Amino acid sequence: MTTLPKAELHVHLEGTLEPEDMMRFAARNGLELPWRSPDELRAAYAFTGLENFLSVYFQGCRVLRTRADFHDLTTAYLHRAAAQGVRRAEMLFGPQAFLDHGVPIDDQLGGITDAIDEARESRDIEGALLVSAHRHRTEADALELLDLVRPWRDRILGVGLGSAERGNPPSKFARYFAAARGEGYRTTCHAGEEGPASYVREALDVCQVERIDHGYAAAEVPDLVTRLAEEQVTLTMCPLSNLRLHVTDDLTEYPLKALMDAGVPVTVNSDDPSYFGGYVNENYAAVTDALGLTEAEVKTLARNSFTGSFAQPEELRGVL
Ligand code: ES4
Ligand code: ZN
Repeated sequence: MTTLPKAELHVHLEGTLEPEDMMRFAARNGLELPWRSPDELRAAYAFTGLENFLSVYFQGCRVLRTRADFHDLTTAYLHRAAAQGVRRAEMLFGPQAFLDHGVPIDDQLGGITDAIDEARESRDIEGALLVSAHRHRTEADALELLDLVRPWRDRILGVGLGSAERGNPPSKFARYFAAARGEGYRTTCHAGEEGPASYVREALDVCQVERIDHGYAAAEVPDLVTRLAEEQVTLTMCPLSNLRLHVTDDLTEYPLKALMDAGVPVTVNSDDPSYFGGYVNENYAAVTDALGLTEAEVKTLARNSFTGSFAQPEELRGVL
């Protein structure tokens, strides 16, 4: 598992911020945090659900201020991922929180893309950037974000949509996804994490996204499962995240294997590894254990991660 080549398709860069680094960045930027030690911070990681998690996560985002912070965050993740056999990482990143704190977009994306370029050389890992809008904000904000990142168009592979799901259906962002598609971005949308299966349908029908982040709720709806299989829509599932946010309370009943058996291209990912107690391999291990996956099934998951990625076919030569 450790060295099995794989892609990670659903990881939020901000969610890779380890407690020690959060403390270090706060100190070097002269910022106060509500927690005085990494252990005190870890104690705050007993989440009741997505919104409760997001409030801690957005507090953590406050410490990231300089180009060096974004660079160091990205480097730390890419090095860890490479050590776990990740050859390609499609990383979600939400600039809006940092724009609120006055961090220029060029410092954010400059730090991240420098780290991507360095890790390609030093660790043989391909990092790709997916800019993610916050669904608790307005669609006008999301469209403004597209305008703001346009100078970085050639360094951004795609766009996504995250943050508080309930009450913020994908259809609220129909024009955002249409505009993104018009600019040639690849598209993915969080749906069916805490929200209902109908949000998965909306993401596909109204927003026409290519991939679904989570998609957990779809598993309960047989005709939707059939459709995901027929249309080969990749789901980027995140078992430890779903456990820690009480989307599921028992991984032995996690629908990953049932979806795989039904022909849906499912993948295993970490979401916010520093907050949810594991990087990608810990997520593979958790489902392998809980669901008794065979070696062949684990290999299928790894293969799905490449075929479900937004890589060009020629980029996958040598890994598939
Ligand atoms: C999320 Cl915006 C965002 N960041 C990290 N994890 C998430 N889960 C849902 N939305
Ligand atoms: Zn996510």
